[in-house]
Amino acid sequence: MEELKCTDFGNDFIWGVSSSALQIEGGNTDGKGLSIWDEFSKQKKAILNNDTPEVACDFYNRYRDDIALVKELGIPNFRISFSWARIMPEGEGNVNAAGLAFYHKVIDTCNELGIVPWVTLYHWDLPLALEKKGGWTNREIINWFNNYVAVCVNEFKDKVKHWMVLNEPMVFTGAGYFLGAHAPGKKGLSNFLPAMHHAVLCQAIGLKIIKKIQPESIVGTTFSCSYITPNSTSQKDIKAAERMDVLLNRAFIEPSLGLGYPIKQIPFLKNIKKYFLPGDEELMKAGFDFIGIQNYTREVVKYTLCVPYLQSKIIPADKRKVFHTLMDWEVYPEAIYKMIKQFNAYEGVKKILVTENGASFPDEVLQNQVDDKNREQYINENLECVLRAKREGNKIYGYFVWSLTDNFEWAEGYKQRFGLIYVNFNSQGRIIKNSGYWYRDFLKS
Ligand code: GCO
Repeated sequence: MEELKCTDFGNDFIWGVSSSALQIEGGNTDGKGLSIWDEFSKQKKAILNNDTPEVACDFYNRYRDDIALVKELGIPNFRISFSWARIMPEGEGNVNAAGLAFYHKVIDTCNELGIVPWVTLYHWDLPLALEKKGGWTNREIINWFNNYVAVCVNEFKDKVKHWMVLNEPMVFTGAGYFLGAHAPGKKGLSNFLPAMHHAVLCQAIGLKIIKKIQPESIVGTTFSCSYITPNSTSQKDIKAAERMDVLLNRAFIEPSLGLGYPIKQIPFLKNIKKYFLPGDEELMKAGFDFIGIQNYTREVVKYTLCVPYLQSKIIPADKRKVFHTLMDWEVYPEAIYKMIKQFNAYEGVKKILVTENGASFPDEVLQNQVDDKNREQYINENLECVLRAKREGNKIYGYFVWSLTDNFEWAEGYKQRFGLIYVNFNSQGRIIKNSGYWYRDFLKS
């Protein structure tokens, strides 16, 4: 491995580590409302091993110690998210003072320790009360979200400067409202298309509200992305890969840049127009200070008739017999380089930050240590690619590891461990993994 130094990236490069409320907090107490994930995890087999986010990493009680670990690792930026239902238990109306008080304590702890908090306003944990009214499929979500964002920004504008509006809208609408694999478990185009359109509107409107209340804020939003390659040189596979790329990598950013939905390339999206009101085309446009891209892998795609609408499918990494993580995501560091370049090519993108990148491997605790060389190598190789992109002049300004601690990995429950810090979910003990020490030493370099 080439010996990377953090100074290679320049002195103003932003280094951080990421997390999200539902995945770490637990603490369904002190007036917090339930979220769609609390409900979804009650359904048999919805989540691997019937795990639930009820306790997670108990960050609700252990936030001081965990933020102290961020400090111990010398990580200057910590990405968290706010739980909407903790702040507004019904999603609208009443504001829960205890919920706000919790986030004040978290943010004050960060600020006291000299760690910059970066807050995502929506990381998938919709208040259950709103889902009962249709959730993301109901256009009312625009008002609900507006009010929630305004409450948060008014409350924290003196302490938080960096905001992200949504986390990975493609995943929460695709997995949650099309495939039914994530909460709330809805399926089909008639759920997906309105959810998608309303998420696109909320991502733009959220930005505008934040800027109005806090003009000096730095506002982004985050997009999942995977580098897509065709399985063969056949025209059918090439076209299938293009459609997958459009859906996974372009469908949410392009409307925000004023380019509209990529309907030409994936015609089934045209029905999204059914959910348009006059003026929406304008409303979808954003103008973020930065975009967060979250990349873990590449996908190899082939043509198939069996997948409705898209006629393309992803060939799992284990089938391709390539080195992969426990999530069955191919280890392919070049993907992050390709994605930075792909997003960099949009004129409207001002700055790119990698707001998530990391890997789940089957970690083993031996004598109170976790020697996770594969994770260390994964991060190292990904960083080499980020550095190459930077040296070539791409607008890349920061990198956040996913994740601080092992946590509740959505439908995968607690099996998948992405942390720089190992969590024993029985005792809630923490062990800094060797990858965590590696990141600390790298940040010192
Ligand atoms: C996402 C989410 C994270 C995940 C991570 C690993 O990108 O899917 O933001 O919450 O835990 O990506 O899958």
